[in-house]
Amino acid sequence: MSPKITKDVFDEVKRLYDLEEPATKIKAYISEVVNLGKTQTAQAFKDILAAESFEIDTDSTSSFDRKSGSLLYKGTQIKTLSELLDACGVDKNLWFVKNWKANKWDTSFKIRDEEGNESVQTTPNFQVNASLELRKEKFVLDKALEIFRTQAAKNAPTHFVTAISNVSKKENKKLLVINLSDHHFGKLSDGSETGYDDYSLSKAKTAFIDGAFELLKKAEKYYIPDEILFIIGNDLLNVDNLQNTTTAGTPQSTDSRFFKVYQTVCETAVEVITRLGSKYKTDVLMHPGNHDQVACLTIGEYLKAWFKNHEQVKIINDARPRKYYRYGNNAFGVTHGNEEKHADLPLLMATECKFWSECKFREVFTGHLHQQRVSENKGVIVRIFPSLCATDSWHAGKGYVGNRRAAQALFYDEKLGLDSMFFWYPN
Ligand SMILES: [Mn+2]
Repeated sequence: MSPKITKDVFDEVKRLYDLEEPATKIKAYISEVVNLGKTQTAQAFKDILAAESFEIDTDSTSSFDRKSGSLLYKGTQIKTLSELLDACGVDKNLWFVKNWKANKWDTSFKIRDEEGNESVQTTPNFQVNASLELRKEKFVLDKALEIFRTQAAKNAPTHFVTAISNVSKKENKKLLVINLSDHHFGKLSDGSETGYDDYSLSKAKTAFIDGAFELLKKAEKYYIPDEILFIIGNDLLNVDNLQNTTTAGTPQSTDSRFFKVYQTVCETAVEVITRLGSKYKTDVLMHPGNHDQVACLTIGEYLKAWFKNHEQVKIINDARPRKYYRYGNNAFGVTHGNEEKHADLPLLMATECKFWSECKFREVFTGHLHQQRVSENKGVIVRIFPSLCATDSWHAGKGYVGNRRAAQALFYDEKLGLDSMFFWYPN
């Protein structure tokens, strides 16, 4: 179809043709209205008769150059930037618009009806241009995650040694929750500066392993757990990037380098989860804190891939700010607790937790404050978990000191709720 044919011209030609007007008259109309030569007019006439309906306006041109990020459109259809982005299939997550411009102008034609009356027909034309820039960081992270997931899934171990106790028990089933909150792998605490305990990457590793297994040892004296919920994250790493800052960019006293910290967390988590999973059905719930939002998420993906073929281990890892977990009559919420008002947590849980009404006992687990505290309101418990890490020089300077370094595990009866709790303290 000739690029100058608009829908109005198309419709008029069809109408004249249906009225059995002579071809010469219709061609004269086309020639006059759209200002075409003889051959082009003949072609346009032929094209219009052959076409079922008026399709696209071929006068328009659009292009997207990924190299320069330049996006151009000229024609009569697209009027806004958003339409242009959609038309060119631009992924708005990956590209952001640096600047853009849109303009409109009208073209007018004189048309004459059968009785020889002249009128003016106006067609609006649009031009939209934009300059885009690739969000390189997101692009690289997405690609890296995709490659990692594929590779890791291929290489996931397929054999794990497991042994489940088949001893039949009289009492109700019990879940052991082990929550190593705010572990801050990579944090540097120097006792000579702070007056309190030293903390380093290697001390963090030892405390993490000892915390998990000393708590399990204590708990096993009371009951053999039917299942374990192992909660990690909540500032599992002290820093989130190569600049040794938190996710938001606050500089931290850091022992070692980011890569080594990251690798140590991966190794340590695999070691602890493998050991827990060798004896018990273990759900691992990863929940990031304000220090490690990206690293915690990617380590969660690493663990998910590592334990993909493990019959007793499940890794729960996603980006939701609050996660919910059910064990029989118990509903648990997990959040780092630095964003929401703690007084809002029960109502947030009531709104978001799908099994809220089916459970009799409701608790929200938080961290962030490196202290233990329990508050209960209308039967909903908000439980702040303590931390095993030591204070660093900034916190010591501010006077945020003295809370006892501790790790906590709790038994929940599937029918009767909280049964017992255990503490472990590093030397
Ligand atoms: Mn925190």
